[in-house]
Amino acid sequence: MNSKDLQSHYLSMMKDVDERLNNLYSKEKEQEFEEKLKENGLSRRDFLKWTSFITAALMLPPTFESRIAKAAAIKERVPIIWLHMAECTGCTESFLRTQEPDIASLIFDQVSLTYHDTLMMASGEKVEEHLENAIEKYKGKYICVVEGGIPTKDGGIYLTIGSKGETGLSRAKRITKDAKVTLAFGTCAAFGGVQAAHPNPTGAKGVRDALGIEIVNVSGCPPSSINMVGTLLHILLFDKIPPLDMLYRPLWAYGSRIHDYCERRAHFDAGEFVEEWGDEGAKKGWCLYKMGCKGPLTYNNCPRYRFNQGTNWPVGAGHGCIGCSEPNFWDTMSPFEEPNDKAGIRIPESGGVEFTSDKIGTFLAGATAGAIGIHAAGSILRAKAEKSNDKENE
Ligand code: FSX
Ligand code: SF4
Ligand code: F3S
Repeated sequence: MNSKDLQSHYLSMMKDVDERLNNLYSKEKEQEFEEKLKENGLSRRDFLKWTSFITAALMLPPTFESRIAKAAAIKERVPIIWLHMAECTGCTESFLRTQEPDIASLIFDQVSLTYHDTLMMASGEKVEEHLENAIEKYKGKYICVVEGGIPTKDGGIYLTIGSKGETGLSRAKRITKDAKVTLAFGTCAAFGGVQAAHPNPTGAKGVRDALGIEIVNVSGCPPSSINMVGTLLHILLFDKIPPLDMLYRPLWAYGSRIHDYCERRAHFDAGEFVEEWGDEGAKKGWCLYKMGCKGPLTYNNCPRYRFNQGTNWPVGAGHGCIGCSEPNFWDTMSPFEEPNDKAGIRIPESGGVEFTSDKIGTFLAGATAGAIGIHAAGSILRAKAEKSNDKENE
C-alpha cells in the first residue's frame, strides 16, 4: 500500500468512525466508564496513556487517540461468541494474560457481551441453550471468534461438541453464517495448526479453508494478547476490520518481520552466533540463527510487544523463533533447532550487514506475508453487514 492509499484509507475511516461515534455516544455511558476506572484504581490520565499506547500499537495516526477514548462511551454492546475447535486452549490462556487492572478488559465489559465455551461458569444443556438464544437474538450482529482447527475428514466426525454430538464442522458453519465478522484466533484456526501437521489424519483445516468464508486471521501458537485484544478492540470501537496482509492478518500486527526488530539482530549482522546451547554466545545473548531461529522467515510483532504483560518473548528467553504465526509451520519450519538451508539466507561470517534478500520474503512460496497491501479492508465486515441489512429489509 503506498502512502496516498494509506492516507485516503485513514481519511475515509475517520469519517465513518466520527459518524458512528456521534450516533452511539452516550453521556451516561461515559460517566459509567469513569466510575469503572475509579473503582479499579485507575485515573483519567492512565486511560489517556492507554489510548496513546493502543493507538500506536494499532498503527493508527495520533488523531485516533481521542476517538478511541470516545469509543469507550458508546451505548451499543456488541456480542462476541467464542468457539473452541481442535486445539490446546493456549490462545485463551494468552488472551487472559492481559495486565491487571486492565483498561482493555474494562472496555470489553463496557462495549461487549460474551459467550465463551471455556470461561463460562455454567455448563451442559444450559450453556447450549444460551448459545442458541444468543445466535438467534444477535443474528448478523455478533462477532464470532474461533479458536482451533476444524477436522473435515469423514464429515468432520473427529471432533464432536455438546450433548447432541454435533461436529465442530457443522457447529462452526452454523454459527459463523450469521456472524457480522469471524475472527480466527491462533494458527490452528487460521491455518490448521498442529492437528493439520503431516500426515493430518483428521483432515484438519483453518476456518477459512474448512468453511470457504472470509475471515480475519490472528495467527500465532498462541498469538500474543495484544494481537487478539487489539484486533477485537479495533472492530468493537470502529466497527471496521483493520487493513490485512495477503494471509488475512492485521497489518498492524503482522506487517513486519521478527528478524528486523529482534534485539539480537546486531549480533546476526556482526556474525556473532550461539553455536551450542549454553555456550559463551548464549550467555552473551548472541544471535540464535544457527540454533534454528526462524525469525528471518516470520512476520509478527513479538519483539515489540512480547507476551505475559510484556515480560518476554521466545528469542528474549533464549530459544529461536519457530515461526509459529506462519501457515504449516510445524512442517515447513521444522526441525526447529536447525537453520532452514532452503531459505537462501546469507549469514554474515564476521562483521558487515545482512542483505535482506527478496528471496527471504518470498520463501515458502508466498506462505509468508512478504507482499503487503490493504487486503479487502472493511469488506469482510461490510459484506456481512450488508447481508444482514438485506435480510432485515426482506
Ligand atoms: Fe492452536 Fe490455540 Fe497453538 Fe494452542 O487454542 S494456535 S495449539 S497455542 O491454543 O489453537
Ligand atoms: Fe533474532 Fe533470530 Fe534474527 Fe538472530 S536470526 S537476529 S535471533 S530473529
Ligand atoms: Fe511465535 Fe516466533 Fe513470536 S515462535 S511467538 S512468532 S517469536
